[in-house]
Amino acid sequence: MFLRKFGIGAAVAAITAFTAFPAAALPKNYQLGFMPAASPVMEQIETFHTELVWIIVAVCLFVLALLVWIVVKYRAGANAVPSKVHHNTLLEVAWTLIPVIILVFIAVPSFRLLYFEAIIPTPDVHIKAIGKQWFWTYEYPGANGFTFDSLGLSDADAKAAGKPRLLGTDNPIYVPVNKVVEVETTGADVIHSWAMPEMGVKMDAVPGRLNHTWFKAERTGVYYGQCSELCGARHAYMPIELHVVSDAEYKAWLADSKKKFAALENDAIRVASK
Ligand SMILES: [Cu+2]
Repeated sequence: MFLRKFGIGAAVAAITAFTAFPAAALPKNYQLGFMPAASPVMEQIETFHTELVWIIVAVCLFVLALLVWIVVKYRAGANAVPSKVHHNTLLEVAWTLIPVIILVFIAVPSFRLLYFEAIIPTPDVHIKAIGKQWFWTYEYPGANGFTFDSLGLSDADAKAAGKPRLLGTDNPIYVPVNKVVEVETTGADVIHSWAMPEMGVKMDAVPGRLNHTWFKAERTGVYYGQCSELCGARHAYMPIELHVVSDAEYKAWLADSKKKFAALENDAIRVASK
């Protein structure tokens, strides 16, 4: 944003292009940068992060240059009699004001991003994610709503299903592409966190509270996330598998799931009542 005005836009674009990789790809070993953004929030997080990196690089180089200059120019060998100069009003005002100005430059886009994340646009789809030790239960509310559990797969099951280890689930969640999805999170036992890197979402799931967040997936594909709040022994085994599909595929999945999960519920009721 503001850095582009100073002509660093091209460099930012080059770095972003360098660190980008194909849609819905999994992270690679030794890879730098974020997962490729698939939602407007994540795009803005990436932009802001890149701006911060450049500010950090500029400050570090400036301080390093000052240190090198002082070490070389004011070394004992070249200054047998040390200077006794102290106090410089202009310098002292400068080293107070410049950091303040840098912080204001950081604060403005930071608050803009915070509000963009926090204010949920009118949602098209609601999902409730309930964190449990150690899996996620999802509710698709409404008259035709249903609920189901989404468990991480064992290594053998993941391999058989062609899903990545510790990321694939038995029942993935589906959302339509280019629609605002509101995610409500809560915890059934301890604090969990529903996190989906490509969507720029990480929301705590706290027992007794209902947190809200949102994303709008801009590309179809399969995305993986994980519980991101240390929640106990099997914290690492409660992944999130999200399928972003077309409207028609989403409607078909809704119809199927309604039958599938309602049948499961009826089975459970039958078993329980025996
Ligand atoms: Cu958890």
